[in-house]
Amino acid sequence: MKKLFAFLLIALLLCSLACGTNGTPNDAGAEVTRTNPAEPDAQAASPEAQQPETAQVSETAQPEAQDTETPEIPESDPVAELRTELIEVFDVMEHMEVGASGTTLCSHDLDGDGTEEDIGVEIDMEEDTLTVIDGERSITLESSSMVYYIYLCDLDANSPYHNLIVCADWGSDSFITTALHPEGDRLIIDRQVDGYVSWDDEAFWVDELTGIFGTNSGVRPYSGDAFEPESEWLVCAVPSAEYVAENRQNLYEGGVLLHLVRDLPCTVDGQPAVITKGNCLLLLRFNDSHTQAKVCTEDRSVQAIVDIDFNEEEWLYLIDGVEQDEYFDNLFYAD
Ligand SMILES: [Ca+2]
Repeated sequence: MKKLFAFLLIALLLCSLACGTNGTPNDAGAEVTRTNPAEPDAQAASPEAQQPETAQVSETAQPEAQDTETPEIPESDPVAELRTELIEVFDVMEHMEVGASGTTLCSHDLDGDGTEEDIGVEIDMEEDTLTVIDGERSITLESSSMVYYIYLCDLDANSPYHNLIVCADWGSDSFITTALHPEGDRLIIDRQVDGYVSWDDEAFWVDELTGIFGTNSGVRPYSGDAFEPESEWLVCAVPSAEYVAENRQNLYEGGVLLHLVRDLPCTVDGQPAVITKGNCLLLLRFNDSHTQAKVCTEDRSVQAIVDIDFNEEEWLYLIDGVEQDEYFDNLFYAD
């Protein structure tokens, strides 16, 4: 009996010791998640958690995640109620006779006074100008090419007049879009945007230039009486995950799938983070001041915002004081 009691006592002691040694580290096991700033409890549990302000994004992409669909845009942009009506589109050069310097495109009551006036253009190749004419009104726009599309439209049903939107190539695919409306004896410029305009889904979409991460452009809708942008964010052409998987090498060459060769400081879920070198990124959006870019990792598992210091005079994009082309080894349009 004594032997049995002694055995039970020893067993009880061993059990107690075992539980004790296992229990303490388990309490401190929160260290594993200390680098995740989204878990404040983990930060409080570990002294080391106080110094890392950054979340490390794994270098290893998850291959099985590649069959997910096109990345979800981080947040939807509210597109205002679309009021724009497209009346007609003119390919100016198709309307011109060979050798002519001008032409009448149509007769239309642009100013809304109840009487139609002739709308046309004159082109001066020597002066590199395009003159838009609306009856007795005209305005001369500087230009240097011969590609002109003119959209006759009603940007706002509540305004008494209709509008002209002129898309011209200033040379080497440097398009500029000019929105005009009649006022008194003049044609007034509402807005000029560096980019190519097109019409889709009851709105004008302007493909505007950027140099962020070597990307050429992004697109956003414009509408309203003064041809106003409907969003601060411009959407980039993002290939589907399936396309990326099938055309990975070509995407590298085209500069679409960006290969990080330097740790990239960014914000993930509102918290400072770093996407480590070795990851590949897709540019989803950028803002119109060129100061922020939204990106996602190739496997779509992480979406982040990158703050950019844009030097417009020198057309430089700096991230944390370092030029963007030092972060990637395959920018299509490097600084
Ligand atoms: Ca009229």
